[in-house]
Amino acid sequence: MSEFLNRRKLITGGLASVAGIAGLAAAERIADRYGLIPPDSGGVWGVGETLTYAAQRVLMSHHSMAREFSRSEVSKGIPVSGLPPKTDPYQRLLANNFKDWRLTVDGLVARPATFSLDQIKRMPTSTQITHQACEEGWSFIAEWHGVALSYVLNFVGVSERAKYVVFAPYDGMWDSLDLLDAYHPQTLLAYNLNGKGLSADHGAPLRARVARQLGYKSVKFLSRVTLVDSLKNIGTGRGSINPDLGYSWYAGI
Ligand SMILES: Nc1nc2c(c(=O)[nH]1)N[C@H]1C(S)=C(S)[C@@H](COP(=O)(O)O)O[C@H]1N2
Ligand SMILES: [Mo]
Repeated sequence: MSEFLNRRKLITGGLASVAGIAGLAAAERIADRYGLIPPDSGGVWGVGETLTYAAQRVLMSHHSMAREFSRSEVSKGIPVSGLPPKTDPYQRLLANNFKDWRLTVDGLVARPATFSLDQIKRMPTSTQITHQACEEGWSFIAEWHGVALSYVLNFVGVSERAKYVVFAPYDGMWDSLDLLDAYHPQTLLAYNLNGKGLSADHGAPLRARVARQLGYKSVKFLSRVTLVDSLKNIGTGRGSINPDLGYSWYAGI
């Protein structure tokens, strides 16, 4: 039996006992549905990543929410990690106030679409005051405003086969989420920060905001959102550029 099969057995076995559901077959279905085997599970550290991910996935229910704060708790200064691309096409779009910018939503969806910023702003809005922590050790509380990613996903109609949402930005710092986090009510496509349109530094014109994971999952300068059933053929196949840089794909906090 391969290492993968052993690990899979461990996860589905754990699911069956923790969730108290009827047997391995049901657990297998859940593991499959929510992709409990993370894409960066290969290699020496893979087993650890897999267990952390699976444990959090099982212990945190679908509805577990990141803490929200009051306006008086909003941080004074907001650090920046990852400056905007200095090159075209980003600079060209920025110079024109993002009038020509479009978000493409494609992949395993019924109705692939492109949206202007105005179209996105006309969608139902969602606001949160949450804490964003960077893996480098700093953090801040800020108010984010945008549209729930779930709204956009429902708008385009996600295929039964889809398992991940891939965020492609203009600077190559791509990342992805499983559908559990993608549909989470605190996962936004944000265009305002502390009541103002996003500055280029903070990811204009649109960024992901993923309240339950470390800052690097909140991808800035978005260009495209793609639904896929596997991450194997993207980049080095580990679901994000971050595992290549030494950080895990799943960054739950
Ligand atoms: N496209 C893109 N998104 C990104 C980054 C980046 O370099 N490029 N940096 C990430 C990291 S490491 C963090 S901590 C947050 C920081 O968000 P901020 O610069 O708005 O504080 O953005 C994340 N999103
Ligand atoms: Mo970060």
